[in-house]
Amino acid sequence: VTHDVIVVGLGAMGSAALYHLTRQNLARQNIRVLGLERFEPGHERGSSHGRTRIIRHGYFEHPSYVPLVRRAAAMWRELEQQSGQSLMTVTGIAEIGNPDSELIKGTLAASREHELPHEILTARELMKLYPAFRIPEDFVAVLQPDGGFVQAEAGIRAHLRLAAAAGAEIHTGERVVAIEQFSTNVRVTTERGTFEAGSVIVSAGAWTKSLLPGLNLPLQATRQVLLWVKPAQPDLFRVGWFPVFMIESEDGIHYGFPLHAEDGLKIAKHHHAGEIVDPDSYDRTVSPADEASIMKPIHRFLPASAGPIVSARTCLYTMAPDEDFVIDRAPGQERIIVASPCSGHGFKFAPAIGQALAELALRGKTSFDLSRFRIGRFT
Ligand code: PYC
Repeated sequence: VTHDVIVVGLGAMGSAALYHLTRQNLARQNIRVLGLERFEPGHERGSSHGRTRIIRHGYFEHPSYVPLVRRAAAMWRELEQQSGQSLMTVTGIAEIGNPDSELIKGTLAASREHELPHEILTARELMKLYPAFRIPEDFVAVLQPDGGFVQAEAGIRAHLRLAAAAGAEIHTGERVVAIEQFSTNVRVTTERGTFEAGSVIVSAGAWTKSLLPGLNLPLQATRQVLLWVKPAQPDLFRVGWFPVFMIESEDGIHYGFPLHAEDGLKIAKHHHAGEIVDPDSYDRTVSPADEASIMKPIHRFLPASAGPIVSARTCLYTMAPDEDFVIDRAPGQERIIVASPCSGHGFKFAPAIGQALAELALRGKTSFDLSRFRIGRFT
């Protein structure tokens, strides 16, 4: 055995897992950890690149995510302390839609069940508070003050830097070709060599399915598009004057961030039913039709954002059929831990999921409730 734990894929979840595995070394456990990344950390082919991701507590998808997001928010702050970097900005979040929409009903159910601070505003009240919005009379907004954004690539780099400083071995540009479990160890074969470990964490996002073909995971990679625009009235969109938002309309759920750093205004469509693609060969150019699917509703709800598109990119979601996460030990191959198919909403949880993965790998169990994310639910 060359290592105690190998982590395959160093995006959001893999980098966090590597970091938490090496925390044991501070207690002189001397855990030998190897992180393998096929490309470079922060590469643009997967799901973890870009500057920002939303963090929101009133989890419309299901109230059971709230304890995990609370823990993750505290852990982003701990990582800021450890790394000396700012990684989470609390701007408040406005979730906007018809009172009967999935977004509004879901965020209110989660906020009420977990007694989260929140306020319900009429469309008129929202537009008075944040003049950038133009919202139909029959829409409402749920304002949740703890929402905001986390720094995606900076968070990954912080986890990796601290993991390396605590003894993790990191190989980038090294593609894994096989993962095999034996009775006392797991063998990971790459294009460059063979490594053996007590357990392996597979946090390879859209590549999870092809790395573990025997599991028959019902996952699909979907292509998503993100735009950055230079708004006509930038002052209306600055942090402090504008929140992170999600808005559900007949065109689906769109979301965006306030202006910060030198980026334009980041806006996108949260379309779970995106175009199904092969992660090795999908089109990463952004077409006029892609742009229109985002800009049309954004111009309607945020007319002051009209302006040139300064950047356009694609990314991948790794979708499970029920749009939940998949985090579990592989049935019958318990040394293999599957993580990171996160159905397009995982990033914010990375520090908490990283800790849960490290606990699963080193102790075989975790204090986090991961019951919603079991592989067995697919059978
Ligand atoms: O989880 O908030 C989220 C999110 C927004 C867009 C993609 N994921």
